[in-house]
Amino acid sequence: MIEIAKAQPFPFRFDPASTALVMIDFQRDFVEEGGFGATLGNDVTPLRAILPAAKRLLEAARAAGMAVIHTRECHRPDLSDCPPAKRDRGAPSLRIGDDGPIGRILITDAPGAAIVPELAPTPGETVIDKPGKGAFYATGLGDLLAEKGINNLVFAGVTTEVCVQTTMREANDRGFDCLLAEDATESYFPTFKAAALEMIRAQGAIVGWTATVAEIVEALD
Ligand code: TIU
Repeated sequence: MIEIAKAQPFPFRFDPASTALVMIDFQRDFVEEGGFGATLGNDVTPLRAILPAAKRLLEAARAAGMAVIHTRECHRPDLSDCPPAKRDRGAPSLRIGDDGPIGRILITDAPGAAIVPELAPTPGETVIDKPGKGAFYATGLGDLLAEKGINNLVFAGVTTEVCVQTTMREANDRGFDCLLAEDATESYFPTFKAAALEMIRAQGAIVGWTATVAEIVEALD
């Protein structure tokens, strides 16, 4: 059992053997021009900036022998798993399934749905494709974690207040202790990120804990 003494709101204790690192949606569609995030009108630059910190965390988790799970938000080419309510909402420059500069927006086998090369999964690592914002909805993630005997989750990913927070809340309700790596997650909206970190750890870690990559890596060393 190891401890991250400086985790907020209080020390986070975990056994790397029963902890998984969950890398949420580090896809070209969210961090590159012409992808889903950009079609929604967002500046993707801040998301690219966290890739080195995310890589450091990923490498430390691998070195510690932790299970590593990657997720991707994407849909089948026929859009049968994309609710019209999701595709039709708002006024994006391109909708899910439309052809864009890095392929069809948010579609499983399109180049834009791929995880960025810096954080590419290794052959032993699981990739969960998910149609929703939360990684437990309509996926095998819950069963996979049960099979692996995982009871703690460390999270990194984009975006903080959308897919990361939704998944942390799903995990928290399923009984997992969850820690979010503060500088390996990012939002298109700085105030939303700050608020998400605060609301996660408020009220005695009502959703979970937060800590920096340096603090997590030091504990794993
Ligand atoms: N729009 C936005 O901030 N995020 C998403 O749509 N998906 C994820 O967070 N992955």
